[in-house]
Amino acid sequence: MNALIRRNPLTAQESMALEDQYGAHNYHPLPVVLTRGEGAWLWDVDGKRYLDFLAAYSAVNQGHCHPRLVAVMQEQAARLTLTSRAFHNDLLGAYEAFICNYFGYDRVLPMNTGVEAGETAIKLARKWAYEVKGVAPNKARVVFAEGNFWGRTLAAVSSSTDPDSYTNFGPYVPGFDVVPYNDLEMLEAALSDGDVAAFMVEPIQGEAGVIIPDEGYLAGVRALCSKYGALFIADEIQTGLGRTGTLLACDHEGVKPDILLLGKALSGGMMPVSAVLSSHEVMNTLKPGQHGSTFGGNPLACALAVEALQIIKDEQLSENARAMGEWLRSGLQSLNIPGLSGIRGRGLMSAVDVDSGLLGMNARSWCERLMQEGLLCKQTHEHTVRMSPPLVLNREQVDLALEAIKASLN
Ligand code: IF1
Repeated sequence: MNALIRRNPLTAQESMALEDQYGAHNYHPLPVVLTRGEGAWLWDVDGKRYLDFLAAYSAVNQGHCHPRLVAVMQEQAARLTLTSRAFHNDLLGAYEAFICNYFGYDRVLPMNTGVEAGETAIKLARKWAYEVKGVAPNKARVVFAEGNFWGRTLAAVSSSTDPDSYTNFGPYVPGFDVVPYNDLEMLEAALSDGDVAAFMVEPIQGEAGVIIPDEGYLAGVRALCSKYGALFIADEIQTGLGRTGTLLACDHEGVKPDILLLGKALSGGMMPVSAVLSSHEVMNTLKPGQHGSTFGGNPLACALAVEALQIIKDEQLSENARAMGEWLRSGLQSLNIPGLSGIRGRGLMSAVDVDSGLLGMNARSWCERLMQEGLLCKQTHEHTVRMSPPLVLNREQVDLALEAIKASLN
């Protein structure tokens, strides 16, 4: 079947028509059918080249098909991919040591998707609350921030304040509270309840529209969690691994969360690989049989994650993200486009707000125009367009993107 598809490739129209007929309609993609990627570049089935300004929602920070990741993928895929955790494999221990030392944590729990890392963190926090903090049975609460996004499971949508995410998926998981983002007073009020196990938060909110909290917010969160004996869970699944110009977005304020969540770029886009990092105190509450996953910690994932993390250091991707992010945003500012405002970001996690009246098109139709000019961006909500290219982007490519943006308005 695969060989048949390769030898008789479908046209873009045919591919889109089949998705439309046979796939669930839970996405509304831009009308482009991609077939190849390299670094910050993507090609569609007609051979047209695009700059990727989404990077698979920050999963390909290292760039598409990074040669070092492709090599590891090929070598390890031919050697051993999956044993389950019923047995040891010869890469898991070395990977665990590597990632714990890399981020300065005692222990790691390997999972696959980002949302599984979030679920794992909440389970850990609840268990820790009962067995270490001493919360009465079934009373533990977990606090989230308004506008949070951490995936699509029932727990994730139970904490969501976005009607698209939660409507008609109830009944919801109980024991969750929501406080406004970037509001330490309201957080303190929530945490002063003695039954709170944890506060789970994105250091910069992604899906909410690249919302950057005030300077001092993360340090305040750290201090309040310590004061009230609640765990600080940082969801760095999108913000981590160089994206915001530092290895972690929490590094911007020099704070260390009690539980760190990583995913997406942990495999450089090769496959779902996520991780939950924490202390002995938290992690030791889990005993054999109490949590797990068929694929978590598989040797292919371990090999890829080590290489993906090593690439971030070797290629100084955090530093490049910082420099290119500044170049991009100052370029956007100097274009001085009336319909674009709120140009913001940190590193290569950027966004602009669209005034459709002034721009003459809404965020979605602007993304379609940008696509015609060879730049792939995705709107979030109605008025925001995110720009988060692979971190291997260079100055020349930023300039090309700015040219495409200019051209999109003609
Ligand atoms: C979709 C956005 C990005 C995340 C954070 C956990 C997860 C995500 C901070 C879960 C996932 C995704 C998933 C994708 C769209 C997307 C997204 F547009 F919603 F906001 F990245 F920007 N924490 N983000 O951003 O990770 O289980 O998906 O591996 O669901 O459509 P996952």
